[in-house]
Amino acid sequence: MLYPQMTQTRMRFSLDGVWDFKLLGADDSKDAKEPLADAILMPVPSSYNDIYEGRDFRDHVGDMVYEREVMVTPAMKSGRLMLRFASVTHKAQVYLNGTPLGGHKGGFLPFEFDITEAAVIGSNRLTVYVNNIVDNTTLPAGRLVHQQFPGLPEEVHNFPNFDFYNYSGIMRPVCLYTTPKTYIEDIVVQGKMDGSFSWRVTAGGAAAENARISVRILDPKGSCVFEGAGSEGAGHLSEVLLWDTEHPNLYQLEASLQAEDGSADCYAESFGFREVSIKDCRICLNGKPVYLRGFGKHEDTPVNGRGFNQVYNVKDIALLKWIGANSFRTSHYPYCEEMLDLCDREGILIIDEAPAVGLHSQFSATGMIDASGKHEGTWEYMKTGEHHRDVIREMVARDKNHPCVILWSVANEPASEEEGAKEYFEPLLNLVRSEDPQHRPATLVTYEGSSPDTCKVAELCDVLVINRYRGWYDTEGNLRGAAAKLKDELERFHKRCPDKPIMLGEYGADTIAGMHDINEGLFSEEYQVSFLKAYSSVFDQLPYITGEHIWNFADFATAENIKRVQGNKKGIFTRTREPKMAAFYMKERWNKMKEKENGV
Ligand code: GCB
Repeated sequence: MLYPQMTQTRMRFSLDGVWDFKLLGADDSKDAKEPLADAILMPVPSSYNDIYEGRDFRDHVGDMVYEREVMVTPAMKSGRLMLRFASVTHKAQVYLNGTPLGGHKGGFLPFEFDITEAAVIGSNRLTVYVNNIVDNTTLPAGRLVHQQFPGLPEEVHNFPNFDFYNYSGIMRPVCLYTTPKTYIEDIVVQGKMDGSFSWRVTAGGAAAENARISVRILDPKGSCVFEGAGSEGAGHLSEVLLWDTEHPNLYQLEASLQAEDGSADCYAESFGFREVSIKDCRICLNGKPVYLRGFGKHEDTPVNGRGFNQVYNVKDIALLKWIGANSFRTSHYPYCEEMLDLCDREGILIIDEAPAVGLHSQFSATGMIDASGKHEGTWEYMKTGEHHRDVIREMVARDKNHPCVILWSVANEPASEEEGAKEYFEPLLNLVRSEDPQHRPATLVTYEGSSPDTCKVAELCDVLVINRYRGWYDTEGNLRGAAAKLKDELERFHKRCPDKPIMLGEYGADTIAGMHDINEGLFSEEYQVSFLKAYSSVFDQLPYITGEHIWNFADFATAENIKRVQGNKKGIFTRTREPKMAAFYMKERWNKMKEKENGV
């Protein structure tokens, strides 16, 4: 799906601002017949949760409604008028002037409606019902629990199977945009290392079939270096500036459409000449091994929650550069489109992750419900298969042209040790590779319950991305023991899959900023540094390790529980992005690696 761009033939109108808002009870009507009464004010985009005080407000389970007026002019209706939501978490039902437009399931990917007919010239009432429940049919997954306490009415609670706060609402930008009646619907463009490229431009609308398409390629300076015609084609540039982490050279494919109904449309899509491959236990960018230095992140900032925050996005990229990182994983859901654009421009490599976390019948926010170690039945219990295919298709459709995306992750820490995991994931990994016009490598990120002996999915992955917390959730305080266990496990994974690159997708220790301990006790800044040093020393001994992603870039909000003090504190930066001591250790380590890579 194309990003809503303003071009010579397209207008874009932001609907971001302050909307009317109300939390709804189970018996409240959701038919949008009447204008919303007794509303409070709510900024869009944002998570709704931290805007007003009160635990009942923040932790509301179920439905809520957003409403605003939308003005439409005759010019906006002269072609095709679209209403686009970049994300609504987790389910949306949208109405215009009380008439249903449709719905969307999945809280981290865009959807849109053609409202050319439904919109009236003048004032329109736009109503969006949002549902925030996570259960065994949603991604991410959770549990809806009915609880009875003596003498009290029944309570309904929604427990995430994942360790980040279940922020919800209209969390990314909303806009109207126009296109001509016949229009450019989608663009696929790909450039290779040898200067060859290919494109496919899909037209939509009444006169799409005979529409004439022409394309131009603009180099990073904006000079036209190729002109061609046709909805599909390929070509070759004799001199090309490759896209890589040090030189994120971006080209543009400028597509133009002329249709028999008089429509003329144009759209410019950025792309890079670059190739991702896997060779000798390494991820390669443009044929050269690239060691991934970086983090698992979250979209999580004070007040906005998981809501779009471009100030923090730019700041985070600046901090990644400062610390010498070259990559991150969009744990545990696809991030906003603007972040991927920033990564294209700044040369940051992305592991793009589907919102599939919590796929384990025994997971709670921070551990196992049944800690006995015997788990089974996840793949009968989870009813996420079809939705999982949908989110993968939508993620690839949105992100396919971004040069920054080098690896797809179809899930984080599912029950990959249980019977049924291979059957569940094999089709999904095949789907993500086949949906992607570039056929990028794919993986799923596994947890410590899925060991070299029990993991059912290792062979399905192009890269083994594993999360380990030796020295934290076990062997705590004993970093020598933790490092020995880590090394042993990595060696056994390597023995099992000798050709596959292996990287740590997560490792980290909760650290309270400002807490110091001469004996490097748990939670101190000293322990975090020593923990990271212990892991680094293991990685440095194993040539097949292809990357290190620390958990987490910054402290972040989680569900309340006794293992979390105002959230997860494994950040190398605090939630407001101040560095902990470990930031300076990682800066030194990673900048040295970078200098070595660049031959300095
Ligand atoms: C994990 C999860 C991540 C958690 C982390 C932790 O394995 O993938 O979402 O936040 O552990 O800190 O426990």
